[in-house]
Amino acid sequence: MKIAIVCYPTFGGSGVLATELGMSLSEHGHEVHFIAYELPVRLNKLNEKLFFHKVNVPDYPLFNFQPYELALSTKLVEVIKLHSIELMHVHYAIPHAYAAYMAKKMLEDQGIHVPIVTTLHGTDITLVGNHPFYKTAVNFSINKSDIVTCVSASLKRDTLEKFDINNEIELVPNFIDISKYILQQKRCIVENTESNKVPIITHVSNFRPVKNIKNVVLVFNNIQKEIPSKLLMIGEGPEKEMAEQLCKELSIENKVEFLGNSNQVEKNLCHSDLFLLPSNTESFGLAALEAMASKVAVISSDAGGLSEINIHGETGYLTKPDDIELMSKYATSILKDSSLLEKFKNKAFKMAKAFDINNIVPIYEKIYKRALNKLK
Ligand code: GMT
Repeated sequence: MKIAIVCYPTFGGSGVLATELGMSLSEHGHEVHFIAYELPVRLNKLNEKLFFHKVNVPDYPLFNFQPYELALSTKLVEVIKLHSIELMHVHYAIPHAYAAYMAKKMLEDQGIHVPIVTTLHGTDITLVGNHPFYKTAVNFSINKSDIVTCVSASLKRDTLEKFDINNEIELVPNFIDISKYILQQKRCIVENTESNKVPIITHVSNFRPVKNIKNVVLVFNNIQKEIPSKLLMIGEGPEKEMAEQLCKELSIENKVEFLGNSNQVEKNLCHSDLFLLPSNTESFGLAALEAMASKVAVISSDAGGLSEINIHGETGYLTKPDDIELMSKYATSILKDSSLLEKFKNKAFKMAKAFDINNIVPIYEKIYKRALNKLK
């Protein structure tokens, strides 16, 4: 199959997932064309099955806002015609599903029929998508997609509740490549020779307000009062400065490392014991799944789809996003008991295995076949 994938090229989960999917599809023999405003951060190879096409938006002084959707739909038409692409898979409804629909209509005008598969990822529905300034267009583009998928049961419920959907929404969860994590764990055992190593607590995100970063620091502050430990903060974003400042105010800056963005989180996660994710909303929580695949226990909020992967009392614990005391209590209880910690870690890993790429990519392939048949 020849597939165009539209995604955000950043470190956000939707872009990461779209990139991993495209790379895997190309390994399965499909020809994949990524279309984005920059090379996706996880796209670390290009070959005769894997292409990247940049969407350029010329700066025109008359416009207050440059029309990205226009440039994207034009690019889609151009690339689809040039490479005889059969299907568009757009990740994140805004504005990708909208631009794809315009491209589809322009192509239809030329006798070319290309279906759209839209994957909803989270904030395109739970935060920005249902803003009254966007809602009508987002609703329209979801309904006009040939197949719609979403990443968790919780996101499906949210979509049906917040929008007026007359399309079926299919659940296809996030995934990880478990073999990559198993390999890294083996390397880690060799590296982990320190006998007096303190427990490592990790957080990975794009440091947006929705991630509740302040609570990561406050929970860690409580933990380190009882257990000598270290916090790794991985990622970049608007709340990072606040978090650094808070660490200084709490005099824990020597126990917290801010590592910035990373393309190889598994290298840090494999040394970690506990993962903190107190998000206010989280449709799935790919970062938590990556931690679990690295054999890390998870303490997360119970927001959105997190309870679908983090099983309370088994792979970690769930609390309300702002229940700092309970999160701290759960964290210290696991870290103080090494056999309990080991049990949590193993269960987390076992759970992550169910979300292996080899179980999920074939689901997308079947969806693509159905989308193509729909237009025949
Ligand atoms: O979490 C983010 O801020 C990034 C965001 C995105 O749109 O790239 O991630 C969303 O999609 C991921 C992949 O499907 C999910 O694992 C994340 O849970 C979801 N984020 C939120 O719902 C906040």
